[in-house]
Amino acid sequence: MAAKLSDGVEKLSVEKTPNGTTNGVHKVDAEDDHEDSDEDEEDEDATVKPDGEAAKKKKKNKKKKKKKKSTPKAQTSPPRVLISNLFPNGEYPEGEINEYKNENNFRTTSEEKRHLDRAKSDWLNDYRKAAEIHRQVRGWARQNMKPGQTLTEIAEGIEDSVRALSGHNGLEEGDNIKGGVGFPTGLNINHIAAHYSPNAGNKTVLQQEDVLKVDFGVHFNGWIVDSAFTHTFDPIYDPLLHAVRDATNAGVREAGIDVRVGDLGAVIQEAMESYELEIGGKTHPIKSIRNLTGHDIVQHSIHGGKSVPIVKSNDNTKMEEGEVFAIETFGSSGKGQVYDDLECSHYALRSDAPHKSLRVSSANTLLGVIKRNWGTLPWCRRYLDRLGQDKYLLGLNSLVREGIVEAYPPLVDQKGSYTAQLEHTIILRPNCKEVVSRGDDY
Ligand code: HZT
Ligand code: MN
Ligand code: MN
Repeated sequence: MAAKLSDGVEKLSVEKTPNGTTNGVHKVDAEDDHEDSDEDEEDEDATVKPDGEAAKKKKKNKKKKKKKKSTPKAQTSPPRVLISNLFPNGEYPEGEINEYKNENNFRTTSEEKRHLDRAKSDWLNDYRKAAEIHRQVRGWARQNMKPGQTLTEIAEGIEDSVRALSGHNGLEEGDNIKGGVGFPTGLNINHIAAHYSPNAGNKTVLQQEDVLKVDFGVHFNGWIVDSAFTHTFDPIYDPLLHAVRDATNAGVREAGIDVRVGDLGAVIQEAMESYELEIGGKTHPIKSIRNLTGHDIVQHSIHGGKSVPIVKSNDNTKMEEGEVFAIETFGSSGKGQVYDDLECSHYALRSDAPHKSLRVSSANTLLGVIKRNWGTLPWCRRYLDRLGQDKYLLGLNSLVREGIVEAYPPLVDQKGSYTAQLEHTIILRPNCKEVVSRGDDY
């Protein structure tokens, strides 16, 4: 990427790839002061402007730069720069745009559908903003997660980054509902497929041999981007990672308006189960986990009521115009079936919660805290802790028993098995399908 002399470093920092993802984001240490870090600028200039002209122009540039206290134009490491400072015009890059296929190809050029689509809605921009934060935060996480770190460190590193970039620290009442963390960070190791996040005091340390699924969410105004990837340090697991990448991309490709979700399941399973994993001289077929699914997403709710199976199914439910889906696939070297196990961390207020009088007084107090901070967005025990809540377990358990709060315990396959996941959020716009969470990584 050869920038012109006049382009300078600022433009380089927000250069976009054809599908709208930022890459080549100029990384600055979060601790550094952007205004007067001369050394950083020297380094940057040396890589961007290798020719002799550069040296002469540099002084002039530098003086200008020092005078105005401009807002930073590059993301830091760890990510701490507000996303709105990186996109001053307030428009965020679109995701990967896919044309509809077959009977729906007319939508691509339909004047009516294009008109509908041009009524550019704030929610689409909210979605793209959340997705851009997801890409920047996961890019940092993938570069910095290392064996020896605790799951708590990793989860907090991701969540603190999402909070900083969104400008919502979630500490004032109501702030979480406006934007920021969309749901608890899932850090699922090996046979754990989903919904594991450390609770207070968890000492789990990431190991070199682990297969880690990182599943986190970002939202603005309740429009949640739900996206996940699998991270490993040992290439022996590569076929498992390839299986879920292939399966999810097949699902994304086949998804569309009027498509039956059961048909998607068959396509996903076909792709997934063409792989096998060899470990210690033994070959394991990779199976689609049959009781895990993708799902639709509606405003303020991670599950709108539709499911997207990842095995062949006769579910004739159709996808519809305007809907948002999390296309997620899970592969396993084990049974290909999960069950509830381990301590629960993930919870959400049910949107259909019954109105009951609660006899446990701490349940009443807690319910108020939940409603005011998250509404129906999912949260975890650590988020209650950081708001200063304590001794809430009795109240929490009674809210779950009364059917007011839904508990999402960790979902695990057989002990000793390995599971992988890849997940994207897609939007079924009237005249195209937007893979809003797509990046140059996945
Ligand atoms: C529940 C709680 C959360 C949704 C899928 C999922 C992570 O398994 C219908 C189909 C976050 C998400 C969810 F805190 N679940 N995606 N990413 N987990 S689900 C589900 O409960 S409901 C699948
Ligand atoms: Mn997810
Ligand atoms: Mn999901």
